[in-house]
Amino acid sequence: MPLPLHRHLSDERLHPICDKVLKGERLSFDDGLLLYDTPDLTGLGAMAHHVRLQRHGRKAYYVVSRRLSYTNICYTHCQFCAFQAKPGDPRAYALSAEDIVKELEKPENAGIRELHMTSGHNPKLKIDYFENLFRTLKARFPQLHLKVFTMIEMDYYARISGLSVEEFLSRCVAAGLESCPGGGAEIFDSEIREQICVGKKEADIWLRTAEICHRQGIPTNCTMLYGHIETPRHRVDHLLRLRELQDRTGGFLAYIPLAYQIEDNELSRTHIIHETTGTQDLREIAVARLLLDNIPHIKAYWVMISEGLAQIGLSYGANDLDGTVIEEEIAHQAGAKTPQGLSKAHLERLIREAGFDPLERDNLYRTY
Ligand code: V47
Repeated sequence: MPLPLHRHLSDERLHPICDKVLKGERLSFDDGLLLYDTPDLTGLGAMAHHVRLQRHGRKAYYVVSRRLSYTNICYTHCQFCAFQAKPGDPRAYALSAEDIVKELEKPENAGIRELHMTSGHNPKLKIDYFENLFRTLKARFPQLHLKVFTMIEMDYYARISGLSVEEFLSRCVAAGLESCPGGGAEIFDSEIREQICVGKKEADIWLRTAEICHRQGIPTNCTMLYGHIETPRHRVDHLLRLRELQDRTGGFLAYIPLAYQIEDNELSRTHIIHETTGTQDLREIAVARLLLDNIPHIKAYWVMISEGLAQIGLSYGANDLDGTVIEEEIAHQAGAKTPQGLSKAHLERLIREAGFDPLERDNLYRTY
């Protein structure tokens, strides 16, 4: 007699994986490949939903969050990025601490809990800039949680400040930094990395910097950029490298699959790449929930996959819709058609209509 979860599977090859899922056993590299290969999306989703319900019940989190990039000037050359500008480009900018305070003082930014800042690699900004920025922000907005730097940015800004990552991080934390976003990971495989982000630091730098953050008590998120020239093998490799680091540090709070946005960037001009589809996006969420058994939160990032699909993602393993995400630049400059921010009421409605209980959180998943 098949167990209830097995009845949801139309692909018999998934049965041994389902046995493991029910016993809480870890999935292997080959299991990961099968999860990408199976045409049985709903069976895959049922297994991921089972794990999600065990872990989080019907809770679905969100944060009132504002995106802000202090500079778009970037000396690194990521072919998938539409946000970067080289010095001299009329679009290039770098904001002072005062510019950022003025922006955040605008009435539409009242009530923001999280300031999520990632930017370009701008050699003019060194540790003094960040210390002053974080101190100024914390003095003016003590409730604001500062979530800043991809791991690659942290490594870059430490180097150009003449500091080790450990020293740079300690000084930023003393000034007010509280956690770090998960961007910049792209795909860890070196051959793919060479084709999509020439000159960007290698995967080991991303992983080593995350490990330093975790060891110094700073939680971070993690991501994977999918839907370009990578294959399932590269994705499974990427996810298992994240899982391996998490086994050692426990410092990742959330994983976010990032759907490649194809407009206005070199990668899509030089390769035939189609926009990711709904089934691809749901599969990424479900595979992550099943393979990343040690990362508590999986986000369905509505900005990149649409509000409707993010709602369904809550039944495919996701337990977090990220947030209100006011003023997002990176995805929108690369063609994302989603709105520039959602209200709290709208997010809560999306969550309730999908059959879940909305919970407003801060960066550390403390609820209000
Ligand atoms: O670092 C750049 C990626 C990241 C494109 O930690 C692109 O809570 C898709 O990191 N298409 C920024 N992705 C976004 C990010 C993020 C998003 C949501 C939540 C969190 C979190 C982090 O987006 C970049 C880069 O890896 N990116 N260009 C593009 N065309």
